[in-house]
Amino acid sequence: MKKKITLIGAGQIGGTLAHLIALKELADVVLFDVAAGIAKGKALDIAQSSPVNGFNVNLIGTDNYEDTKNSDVVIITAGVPRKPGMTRDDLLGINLKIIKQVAEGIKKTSPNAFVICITNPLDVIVMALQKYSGLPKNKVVGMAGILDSSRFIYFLSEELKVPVQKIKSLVLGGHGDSMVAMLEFTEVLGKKIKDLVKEGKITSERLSQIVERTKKGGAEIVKYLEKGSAYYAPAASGVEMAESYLKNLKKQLPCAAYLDGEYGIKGIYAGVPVIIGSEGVEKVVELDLSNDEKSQFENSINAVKDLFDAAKKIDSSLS
Ligand code: TXD
Repeated sequence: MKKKITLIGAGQIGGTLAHLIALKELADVVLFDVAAGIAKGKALDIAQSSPVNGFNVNLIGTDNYEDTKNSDVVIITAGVPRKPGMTRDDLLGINLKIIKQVAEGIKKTSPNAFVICITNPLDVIVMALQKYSGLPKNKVVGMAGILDSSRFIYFLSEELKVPVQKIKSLVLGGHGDSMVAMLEFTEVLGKKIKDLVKEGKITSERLSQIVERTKKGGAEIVKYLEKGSAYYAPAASGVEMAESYLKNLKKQLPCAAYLDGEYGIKGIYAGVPVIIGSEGVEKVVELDLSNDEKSQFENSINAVKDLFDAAKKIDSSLS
């Protein structure tokens, strides 16, 4: 039985998600957008490429939630992206309103779906989405850590001239300037990055610059694009999560997940390693963090908490 993925938001990321899902024949695709024409046009355009790439999936575009019902996966990019000079947090007000509308829509039509939220400011928006929708916490997750980790790995690969497949790392915490590149868990060709620093292969200053560039990875692209933000790498990251769920791959992936005591934190979403399988977020993996990583992680969590407090001031129903 072909699976069904609904993409709420058919913009830059939504359209790229649809194309990647079609090329991988992961599921039939419903592109949903309040701008129905964008959804319909992109669905038709991707469908017209199927003879070239030889994939068989159904694609439709719509602005009617009825067409999205009983989806296996819902990926949400509905919202506004940043403009140059804006922070991810600047999007809070408008995207909270949008996510409330989306939560209403999916609660009615796909209550059993695995819901992947991409809309920024990610950690707070995914938390609001879960509260507004009332869907199970293990079935509502945010995409950010895979993207941030991928940017960090790419920058290290460029610097050290090592293929990306030979580099392991992960970036945890909030999807903002306080995100934490876990250097104790960063390996290049099987060697810990701190040993490469000791061997002089990379200086600690250069490594810090690469960590900083990762934190600002989104803003760097926004500066180039001027209108809109990154979408190829975010879409690739979202598909990684959907695939692990639909194929029960039980991959360990850094995602914004609900913490219920793990890492000593309760009651908020933040970027942590999780196992994604057919039950959704099946486990939060608790890494043994160094003292430095612990304090950076706590600092990042506090930034998420502060922003969620701001969200509660905007909409007291989130309290
Ligand atoms: O790592 C991450 N999580 C981030 C997320 C990486 C990059 C971009 N990030 C955020 O994703 C970005 O800041 C935005 O909040 C979202 C979507 O970014 P995208 O670049 O795809 O934005 P677009 O191209 O503006 O597309 C958004 C679409 C657009 O077509 C609107 O018409 C639609 O969302 N939209 C809606 N769809 C459904 N329902 C409602 N209410 C709605 N409102 C707008």
